[in-house]
Amino acid sequence: MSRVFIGIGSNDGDRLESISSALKALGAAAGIRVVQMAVVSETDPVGGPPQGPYLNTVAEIATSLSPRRLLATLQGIERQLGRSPSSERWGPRVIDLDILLYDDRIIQEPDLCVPHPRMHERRFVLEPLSQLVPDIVHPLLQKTAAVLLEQLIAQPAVPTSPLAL
Ligand code: A4P
Ligand code: MG
Repeated sequence: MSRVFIGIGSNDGDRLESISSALKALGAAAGIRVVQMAVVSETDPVGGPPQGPYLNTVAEIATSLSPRRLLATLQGIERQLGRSPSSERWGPRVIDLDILLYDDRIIQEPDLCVPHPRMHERRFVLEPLSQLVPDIVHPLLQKTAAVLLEQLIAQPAVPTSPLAL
């Protein structure tokens, strides 16, 4: 069994209902057991076109599926919940299921990157992840989720102008 963390986001339709349905579908999928999930929080959209706020959380699963089979299963659940395959990148979505961490595997293929390449820059990922497993180590950056979150919070969102000092 592999230990995997899934980033879950929704900012279109009934967001809580979609997250709840995605968790049910994950739990019902062959080869997946949902272990725990973080609190669901409302977050400002990052990147993409102007769009409404997200609900985000992270779930820990135990799985016997390979990374690629797991990705296919997640994409199947996204479709089942009504996400159209042509949705705009970073645009509004009924549900987004991303593989954040898969054991301590490093995968760099065109359609599958693990750890998720932007997870360490995103508070909406690091906050719920640190809530579940503050000591988990990012296998590429070799830092814990709690340290990555601290570093992100310490970083000024807007660079300070030297004139303002
Ligand atoms: N892909 C590669 N690696 C992975 C992985 N580890 N997990 C590929 C899942 N998918 C992975 O994904 C595009 C392609 O990424 C897939 O075909 C898969 O082969 P997608 O879900 O179809 O499209 P996307 O979600 O628009 O792109 P992406 O790159 O996953 O976007 P992000 O980086 O997830 O950003 N703001 C807030 N507050 N909360 C959010 O949840 N999410 C996004 C999406 C932007 N802003 C947000 C949020
Ligand atoms: Mg995605």
